[in-house]
Amino acid sequence: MADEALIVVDLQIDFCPGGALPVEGGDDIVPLVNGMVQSFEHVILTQDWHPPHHSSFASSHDGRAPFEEIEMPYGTQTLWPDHCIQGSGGAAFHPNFNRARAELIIRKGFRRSIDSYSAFFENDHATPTGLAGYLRERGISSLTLVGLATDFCVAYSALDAVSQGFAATVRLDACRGIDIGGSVSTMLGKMKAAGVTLG
Ligand code: VGL
Ligand code: ZN
Repeated sequence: MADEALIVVDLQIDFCPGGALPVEGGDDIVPLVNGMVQSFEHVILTQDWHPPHHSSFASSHDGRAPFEEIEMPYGTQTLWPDHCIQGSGGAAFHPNFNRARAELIIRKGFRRSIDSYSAFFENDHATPTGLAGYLRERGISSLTLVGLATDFCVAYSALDAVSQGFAATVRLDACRGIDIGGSVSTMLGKMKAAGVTLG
């Protein structure tokens, strides 16, 4: 359907087993996602794309460790191992992911001072990536989201999709989560409450 798009979130080497910020079973979804890519008229990808010394990296903050939280001017931020550094091998898409049909790649997290989980807004929830405008101009109103990680970039993207007036379905069989302190179930609850269809 011309008004539907598949959004594949951050299917990158660093989020797969052996990567810098591995999501358990992250690469298991590749065959399923490859099949889905063939059945959507519009396919859009996101790519986590950080400069070295990004402010979301624990290594950028003295005495802080990955998976701790800090307060940033834009709100609470989880700190991560260095990952998805612009141009690095780990920032590349999974080699078996068939992204030939992708019409748009939204890169995010490329400003050093602010992270961006969502495909729509940076973590200040105010600075747009331009995706909503792209979708509207192309007449796309319904989104299916898959990828990594369920409880961060997929969830924030789905919540913003709904808040921007798009219908959003998250295909959980084609997602995998990081799960820090129950974050998968917290974010599933938030998505459900917001009207995201969990498929
Ligand atoms: C992500 C943590 C840091 C994600 C990206 O893709 O879910 N998580 N950067
Ligand atoms: Zn990141």
